[in-house]
Amino acid sequence: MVEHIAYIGLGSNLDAPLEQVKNAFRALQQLSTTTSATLSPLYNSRAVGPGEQPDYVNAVAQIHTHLTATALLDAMQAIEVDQHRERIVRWGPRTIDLDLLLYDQEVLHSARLTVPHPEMTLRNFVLAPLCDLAPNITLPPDNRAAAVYLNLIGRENLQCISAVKRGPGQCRLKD
Ligand code: ROI
Repeated sequence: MVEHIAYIGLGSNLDAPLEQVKNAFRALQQLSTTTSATLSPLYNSRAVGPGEQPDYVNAVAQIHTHLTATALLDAMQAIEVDQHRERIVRWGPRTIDLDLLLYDQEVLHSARLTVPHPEMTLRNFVLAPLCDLAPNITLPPDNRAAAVYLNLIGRENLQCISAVKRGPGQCRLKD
């Protein structure tokens, strides 16, 4: 069976966000179609978007999967439903948000799915954990490195909260 590598953004700012992110990662890991799963370091990030809302916990998962992109999206949405994600307000607070960022090096456009995720190059809470997992990863269609986009936007309002200290340019904890 063909195996695909997918990167999934995880975010939560309601009902114990750290646990929400860890639970969603476990759910991705436990899919029978997942052959391996790795979670990036975890980050606290200031909410992006209109209005006041609590800070987020963000991370990125890399999974090896037998699912097609659309079937993976179905599985991700089932995990969101399981963790009581309610789509009430656009850009509002949420218990869990799972975004398909990358699927192999494919470019996909359908009514349900755009890959690479259209906003990922503008969001340091996506790019920083992605670069922790895959420092040399490039984004289709133009194959620019994710690290280049991260350097352009910087690490403002982003704080690594994982216990593991990484090398330079990766997840950094305050000393
Ligand atoms: N802001 C942050 N910091 N992290 C998110 O995951 C996140 N997700 C969203 C919006 C509301 C755009 N803002 C966010 O969907």
